[in-house]
Amino acid sequence: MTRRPTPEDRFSFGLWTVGWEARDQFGDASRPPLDPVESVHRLADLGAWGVTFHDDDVIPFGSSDAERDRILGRFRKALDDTGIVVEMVTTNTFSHPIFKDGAFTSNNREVRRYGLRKVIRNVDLAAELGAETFVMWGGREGAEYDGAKDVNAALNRYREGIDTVAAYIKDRGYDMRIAIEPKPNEPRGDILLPTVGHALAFIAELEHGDIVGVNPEVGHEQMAALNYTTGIAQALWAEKLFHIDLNGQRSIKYDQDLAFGHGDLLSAFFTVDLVENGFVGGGPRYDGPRHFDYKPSRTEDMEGVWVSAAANMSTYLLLKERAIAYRADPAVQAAFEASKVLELSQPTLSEGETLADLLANPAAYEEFDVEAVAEAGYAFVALNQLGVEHALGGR
Ligand code: GLT
Ligand code: MN
Ligand code: MN
Repeated sequence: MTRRPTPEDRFSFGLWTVGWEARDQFGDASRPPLDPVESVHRLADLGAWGVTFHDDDVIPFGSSDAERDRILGRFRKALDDTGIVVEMVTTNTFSHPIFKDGAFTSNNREVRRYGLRKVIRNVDLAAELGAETFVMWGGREGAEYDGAKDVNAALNRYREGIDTVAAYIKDRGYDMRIAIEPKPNEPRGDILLPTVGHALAFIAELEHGDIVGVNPEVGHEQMAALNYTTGIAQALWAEKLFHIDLNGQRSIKYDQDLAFGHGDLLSAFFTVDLVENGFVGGGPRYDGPRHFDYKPSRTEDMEGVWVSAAANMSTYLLLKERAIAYRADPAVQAAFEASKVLELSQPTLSEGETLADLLANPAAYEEFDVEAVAEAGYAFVALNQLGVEHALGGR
C-alpha cells in the first residue's frame, strides 16, 4: 500500500468487516472464522485507531453470562495491549430468525420487547467500553409486501423504541449519541428509513432527537442512485452527521460493500474533500471517526482480507492529499469565483433589506437584464475538470 495510516488519522473498522466469512445467498463461507482478538491486533498493526462491533460479533448469540465475561475479558486485554479504541457499538437485530420481521417494528409485540432488551443490554456494554456512538441499522425493519406492514404503526413503534433507548442513555448519564443508519432495501424488500432524508425527517419527530443523528453509508445511498456526498452534506447542515460508513458501490445493484474508492472514485474524492476540508463557503464540519464498513470480497483469502483493509485507508489518505491540494490550488479558487460558488453564501436579501424593499427595487426585476444574465455560463465543467485533474494526481 502506498500510504500508511497512523492512529491520528482515526480510521476504524467494524469487526464484522474483516471478520466476514463470505457466506452469501448462493454459497458457503470461503474463509474461516476470525477471532476478534486477532482482528484487533492485525488492525492495530495496519495503523488503524479503532474498532466497532455488534454484540454478536464478539459474544456469540446465546452465550451464558460466565462465557460473556470470559470473552469480554480477553477482548478488553486486546484493546489494552494495542491501544485500539471502541468508538462505536451496534446491536445485531437482524441475523437470528427471531428478528425476521424486524426488532423495534416487528408485528409481534413480544419480539419488540425482546429486541429492546437486547439493545439496552448492549448500550450498557457500549458505555463500559467508552463508545461515543451507538449505531442502529434497522436492516430487518421493513417488509416485502405493502399489505404486511402498517407503516403508521411501524413508525410509531420505531419512534417508541429509539426514544426509549435515547431516554435510557440520558438517564444513565452516558456520553453517547445514537446514529441511525439508513438503507433502502436488502435484506428486506423495502426498509423503513430508506435514505438519509427519511431518517432526518424521522429524527425531527422524536422526543429525544437531540441525541439522535445519522450514520450514512456510501453504498446504501448509491444503491438508490442517490449522491452520498450530498446526503452527508444535508446531514451536516442539520448538524446530524454523527458517524459515517465508508465503502464502495458500483451503481444500482445489491449492496456490494466494496473497499472505499473501489466504486465511484470521483464521488469518493468529493466525499473526502467535504469530510477533510468542509464546505467551500464554511459551515458545520464533521469531526468523527473515518469508519470503514466494507466486505473483503468472497474471492479473497485471509491475506487478501488484510490487503483490503489496508486498501481502504491507503485510498482515503491518497484522496485526502488530493483534496487538500485541490482546495489550495489558486486555479481552483479562481474557478470557484468564476462559477460563483462562493456567491451562494451571500444571503439573497441584504442585511436590513425587507421583501417590500425588494419588491420596490426596479433593478431587481423591471430593469434586470434577464437575457444578458441568462446568456452567461457558470463554467462548472472547467471547475469539475480541475477536480478530476487533482483526483488523478495531474496537478
Ligand atoms: C451490516 C450492514 C451494515 C451496518 C452494520 C451495522 S451491519 O453489515 O450491512 O451496513 O452498518 O449494524
Ligand atoms: Mn452496506
Ligand atoms: Mn453500514
